[in-house]
Amino acid sequence: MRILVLDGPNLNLVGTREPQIYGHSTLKDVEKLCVKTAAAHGLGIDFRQSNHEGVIVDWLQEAGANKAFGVVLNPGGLTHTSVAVHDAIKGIKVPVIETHISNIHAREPWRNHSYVSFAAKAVICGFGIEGYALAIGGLAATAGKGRR
Ligand code: CA2
Repeated sequence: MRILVLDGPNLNLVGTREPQIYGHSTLKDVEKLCVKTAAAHGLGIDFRQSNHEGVIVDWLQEAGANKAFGVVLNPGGLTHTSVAVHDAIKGIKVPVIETHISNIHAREPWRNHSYVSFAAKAVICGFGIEGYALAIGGLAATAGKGRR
């Protein structure tokens, strides 16, 4: 059983700039953490990043079609803009955990709003990259229990 970990625009840059916000870990480090965490739960990981909104939508639809175990989604800046990502999550019967490295509620006011949260099963933010591990643990702990 596989979890899709999807990262949106600019997340390929984490660890290279703005370390005071995103820390020093790179996306490769995030991938390693996800693989290790999922393995501890007997799960596999498919880890992807795209700077393109339509690609994220395609991958969410793919997760739905393939009946993925769950999706850990850091939509990056699309969080605050994308009705299309919101609709894609609504269109699949797979639990999606919205995950952010930073605490989006403690930043600029326009980052406080998320189109994704309305559709996600749960939201994790502010734990740095550990949030990805928490999201995977949350999916494993709540599998088959109620609301997608
Ligand atoms: O905190 C998060 O994980 C975010 O999803 C990261 C996004 C941001 O737009 C969201 O509001 C919160 C940004 C992705 C990383 O962008 C960088 C840009 C320059 C240097 C390093 C990272």
